[in-house]
Amino acid sequence: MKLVFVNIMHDLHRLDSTAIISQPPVPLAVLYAVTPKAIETALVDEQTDEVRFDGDVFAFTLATEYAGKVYRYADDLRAAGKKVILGGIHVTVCPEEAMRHADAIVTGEAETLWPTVCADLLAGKLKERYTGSPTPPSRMVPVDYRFFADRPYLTPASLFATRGCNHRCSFCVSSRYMGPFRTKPLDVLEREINQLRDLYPTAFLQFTDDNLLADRDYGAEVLGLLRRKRRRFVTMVTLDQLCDGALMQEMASSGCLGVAVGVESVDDDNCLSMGKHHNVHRPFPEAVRQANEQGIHVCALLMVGLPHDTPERLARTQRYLEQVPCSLYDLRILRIYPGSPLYDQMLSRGNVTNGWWLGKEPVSTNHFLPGRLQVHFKHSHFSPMQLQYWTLKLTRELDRMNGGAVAHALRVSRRGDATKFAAILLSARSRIVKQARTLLDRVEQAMAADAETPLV
Ligand code: B12
Ligand code: SF4
Repeated sequence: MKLVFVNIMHDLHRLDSTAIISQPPVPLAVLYAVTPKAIETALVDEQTDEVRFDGDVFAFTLATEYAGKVYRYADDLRAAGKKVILGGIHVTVCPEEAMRHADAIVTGEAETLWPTVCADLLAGKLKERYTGSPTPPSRMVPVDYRFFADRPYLTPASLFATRGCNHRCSFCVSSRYMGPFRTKPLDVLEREINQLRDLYPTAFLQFTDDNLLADRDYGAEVLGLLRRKRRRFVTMVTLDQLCDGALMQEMASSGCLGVAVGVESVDDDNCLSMGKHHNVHRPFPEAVRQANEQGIHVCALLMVGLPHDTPERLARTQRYLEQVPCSLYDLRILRIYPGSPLYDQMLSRGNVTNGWWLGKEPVSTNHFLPGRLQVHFKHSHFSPMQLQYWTLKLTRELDRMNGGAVAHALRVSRRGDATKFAAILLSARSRIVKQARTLLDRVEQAMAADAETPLV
């Protein structure tokens, strides 16, 4: 029996920080590590492979954004007599929907349950639904990165040390559905780091944790391990962590090259309305400067279309951020994912349509834009086109390439002795801004043709 793990991409455009990251689908490798040897396995990853279905059973991982695309593949495969198993965050949140497109679904974290699913599969007794549970640290096994062979990911050395998050932002699904905050045993993490060093000796480590440093004691142990291993790394941090000078110093001395920080909005009322209390009253510009002093680049993650956003506010945001020395700005239109409190709120007000991810969009948008710029909700101060316009405009202005941006990147990296990383960042920034400029021209033309939608 041949089981194929499949990672489908929502959209292959690289308009944000994905211009510097393309990483292996590690969650599927977690399952591969506990798949019985009696089953032959393979991987199809749309990021690197042509999507061809050669096998008997297909196990797809699913996020909301591309659920419709996966369901179409699943329906075709089942019509051709193949078996389909679906799992991942979207299946966990919308199990009834997923069951209509699968022979079996698995909700929640799956590695403790996966051997049972495989045994049922081999015995021809697959059940319709399996309910996973948060994996306890004692059952966490090292990811085997040989699963990805020599696929050319931009950031192949992707790993995670923790699961879950101690915050509860209202737009976030994973922190609510995927169990409490847990930490991977350090010896398991060390084995992964060793394997990654052997497979990709020159690659920096990319931590994909929701909140790697949520537990300071564990965080200190991880940083100590990275220092001992002399591994360079990047990770996400929360804004309060970025503002903790001592923590950032510790990170720098442990080999941190850069952090992505969930700023979301520079306006406190927006952060409060999203339950992002840890972002309120934070000296963001000063924290970025201090991180830069330590040799750490900062990528700011921002959302466009938060409740208090208005055109005036976004113009002010642009002026404010132009004074903050971030190496990259990653702007995304707000997404309203099922399972989040925000989704329930918007649904009850009629501002989002149940099932938007299946193409039932409540609003008309510029369909020539890549999927990640589509708009799925109604905003009180913006039309969808205006949200797209502002996202592209802010990207174009904030990620603008000029002598100052180059000098800044090189200066930060000189302190961290990592000019190669600066070059990666700059080339990503240049690609992002070029795409934003081209798409913005098209949006402006479309808006000019639509007299009812003024630009601002
Ligand atoms: C790393 C990461 C990425 C990486 C890599 C993703 C990957 N394929 O590995 C990158 C940057 C590429 C990425 C991209 C995107 N991501 Co992302 N990502 C994450 C993140 C931070 C960690 C994922 C992870 O490794 N978790 C650890 C593993 C062990 O847990 P897990 O993924 O839940 O997997 C377990 C179970 O879900 C289950 N499982 C998972 N898949 C399958 C499949 C089968 C067959 C079975 C049986 C079980 C199963 O078993 C696993 C082991 O226990 C999560 C947040 C999170 N904590 O989950 C967001 C998250 C999954 N991403 C999210 C989003 C929105 C995206 C994008 C759509 C963003 C965008 N607009 O482009 C893209 C889509 C990518 C695509 N395929 O098109 C959202 C999804 C929300 C939703 N409701 O759908 C999340 C939850 C973040 C959030 N808080 O909102 N992402
Ligand atoms: S800090 Fe990040 S991972 Fe944690 S709840 Fe908020 S958005 Fe989700």
